[in-house]
Amino acid sequence: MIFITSNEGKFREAKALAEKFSIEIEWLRMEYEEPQGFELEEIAKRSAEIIANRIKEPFFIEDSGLFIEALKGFPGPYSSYVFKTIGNEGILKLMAGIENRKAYFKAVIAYFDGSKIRTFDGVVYGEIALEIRGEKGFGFDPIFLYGRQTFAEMGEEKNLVSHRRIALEKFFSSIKGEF
Ligand code: ITT
Repeated sequence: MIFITSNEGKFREAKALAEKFSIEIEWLRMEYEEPQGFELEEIAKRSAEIIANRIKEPFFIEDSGLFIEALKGFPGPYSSYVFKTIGNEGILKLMAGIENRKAYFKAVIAYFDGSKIRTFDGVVYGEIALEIRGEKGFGFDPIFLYGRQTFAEMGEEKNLVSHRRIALEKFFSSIKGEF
């Protein structure tokens, strides 16, 4: 089965978990246009519908984002653009002086099984750190505190608890019988 994503970090995490389920996944490194929307579910589903017009074999995509409570859910569905522009330092600047650091990561997988699309989601709660910490992982990992460590300090342990892990586990358990 194919995982379509331009993000190597996402693929690495999915591949490691897929192996535990004896599912083989292949990376199709491709950037695709994401329709604008307010909900990750809607964006993931509509993106998969568009791709399914071209790719006929089973594939999945995953749309994820960081939602910061004090910023009313920003950057949320705009996480990719915000990461590429202001990045972790920009988020820390926006959060300067703000006491409520609560945030969550959410991932939505949209899976095309050759005829229809199904979605699976996962959420992990944490806080925005006061500074950039850790070198592992990718994206917002160095500023996302899970307990006392950031995801970028946790390394492999992140993959036991992350939003992606939860969504992938639901997904892999649901399709296991189909392969
Ligand atoms: P694709 O759409 O090609 O899959 P992308 O990086 O553009 O790749 P998204 O549109 O889903 O992915 O954007 C998600 C953003 O949130 C992106 O900037 C990621 O770096 C970040 N992100 C998602 N999951 C993350 C995680 O587990 N740790 C850190 N950052 C994460």
